[in-house]
Amino acid sequence: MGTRRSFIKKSTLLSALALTGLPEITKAFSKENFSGADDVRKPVVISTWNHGLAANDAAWKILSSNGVALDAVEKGVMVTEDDLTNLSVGLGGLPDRDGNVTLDACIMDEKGRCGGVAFLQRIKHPISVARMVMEKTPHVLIVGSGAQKFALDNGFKLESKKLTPEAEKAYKEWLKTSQYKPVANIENHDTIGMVALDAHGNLSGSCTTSGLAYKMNGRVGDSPIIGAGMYVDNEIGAACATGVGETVLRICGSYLVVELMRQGASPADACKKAVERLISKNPNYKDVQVGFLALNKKGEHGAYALQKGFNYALADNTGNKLFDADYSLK
Ligand code: SD4
Repeated sequence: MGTRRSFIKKSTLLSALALTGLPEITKAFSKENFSGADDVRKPVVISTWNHGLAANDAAWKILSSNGVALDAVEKGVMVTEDDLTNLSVGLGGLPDRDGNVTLDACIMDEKGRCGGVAFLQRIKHPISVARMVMEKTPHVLIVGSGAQKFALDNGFKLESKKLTPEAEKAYKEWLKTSQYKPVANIENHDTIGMVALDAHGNLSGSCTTSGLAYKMNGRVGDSPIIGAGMYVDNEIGAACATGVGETVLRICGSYLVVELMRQGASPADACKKAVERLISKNPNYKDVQVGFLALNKKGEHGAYALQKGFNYALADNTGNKLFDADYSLK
């Protein structure tokens, strides 16, 4: 009711503001910030970092042809997992301090079903193994050799354990000093988290990573942990995280973002409040980067990071674009 009229009112206001050359006000009323109760923007997909653009393209193919969000978020991040030049997702990722690439991923759908794998080695698509954990087992999380065996038993192929030339070069360089200090925005910036709202109004999310470069062998971050790296509540919204996982684990970051939206926060405010919580619980916050992304049931999105430099990609029926997230440490 009133949808068309309020849309026309908003469009007229936007055009008028644009014409008057008031960029700040125009921005405040921009589509991303729209929160009209009658505006549900769907389908829509958002994902972390530059590589989100290619992942969104694959997700959008599914979403724009009336497909379901669960398929979109799986197929979307598989593009990033396939990209061997990516140093933080999939088998092209930087290794742990002992030279092993170990992968973490999780997925969640609109029914609250979820699955994850952690410390998985030599399997190309951890996100699809995570989906299989969700769909074929009574469990949520399977790790290490058990996860690998589960994958092989279910038709996945065992890939080479050799590092890509680029990862090997970086690892050899790191071995010269073997110093481990998670650096914001440099060696740890490529996890892909994706959340989508499909044409049927359902939400799903996915997250996949090779984790922090040169981590201790056996270390698992936030990315495969439901509620930390990613979370979906189909009544409210969905969120995902990127950055130094330990800081996100300490505050159940993605769950917190969804709960803040439940209490009425916009996606952007929820992400901002989660970063503020993270700052209050992590004394080392100045040395790390973390970014949150959120999408609510109305298709509104938001993002917020600890430091400058976090960007994300959004695809909807107007196109697929990159946005810079606002951040705390200015
Ligand atoms: C981790 N959260 O393993 C991941 C790393 C990451 O962007 O997000 N990088 O802690």
